[in-house]
Amino acid sequence: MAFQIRPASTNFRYGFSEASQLRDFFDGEVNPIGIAFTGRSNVGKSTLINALFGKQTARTSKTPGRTREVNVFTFELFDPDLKEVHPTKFWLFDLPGYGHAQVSKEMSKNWDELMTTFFTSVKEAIRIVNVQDARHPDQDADRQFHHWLSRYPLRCSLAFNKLDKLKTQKDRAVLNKLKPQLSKDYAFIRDIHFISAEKGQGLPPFKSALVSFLLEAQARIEHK
Ligand SMILES: Nc1nc2c(ncn2[C@@H]2O[C@H](COP(=O)(O)OP(=O)(O)OP(=O)(O)O)[C@@H](O)[C@H]2O)c(=O)[nH]1
Ligand SMILES: [Mg+2]
Repeated sequence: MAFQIRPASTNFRYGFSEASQLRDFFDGEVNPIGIAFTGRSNVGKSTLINALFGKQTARTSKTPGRTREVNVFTFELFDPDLKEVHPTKFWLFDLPGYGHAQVSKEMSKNWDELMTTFFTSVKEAIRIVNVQDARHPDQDADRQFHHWLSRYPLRCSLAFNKLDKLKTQKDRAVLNKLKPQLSKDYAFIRDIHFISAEKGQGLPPFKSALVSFLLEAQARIEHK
């Protein structure tokens, strides 16, 4: 066995609604290592976080735009065979969703400030996971977001969620066809996963990829 995400080890640490709070956080934390989830509202970011880290971590909802703050958690890795907890404190970020119609000017300005601060501050030891809806991949809002993200020297993983809603082989083929195109369009995409946060499809390999990333980032920082 090897290290894995320690179930229910998440601790809610901060809910940031102001860019200045985020700035202070990144000023105070040297080289935070972790994962940040981003995506259109309602694609299932919070549900996915709960599936990966333990049921009670993030708040989910039927109303799009529920997560308006940057919610920050810590979590642990552990090795079940050696019964060993990894000494590093890892960080988890649940970012507010983008691209839903009913937000006020004020709210979208706040989103812009928050996210600009976030993506300016994070370093390569934070893996960005862009969650998309497998039924409606690569929407305008997703494209805009990736265009916006390309300004920053970051790498990101793509997770197509709600795979359980793709009933037919034909539905799935549409998504598979998109894969090479997306990798070409977005050079900064590291890996693509097809998952269902609710039914658990595709989660084990996705989890392993995330853990590998964390351990590699940690080793790089330690050897600097
Ligand atoms: N069928 C299905 N439904 C899902 C899945 N993941 C999430 N959902 C549902 O999608 C809705 C939105 O989920 P959330 O996790 O709150 O979405 P979010 O991306 O965090 O939304 P915001 O916080 O508004 O940005 C909820 O009703 C979930 O139950 C999935 O894999 N399959
Ligand atoms: Mg959410």
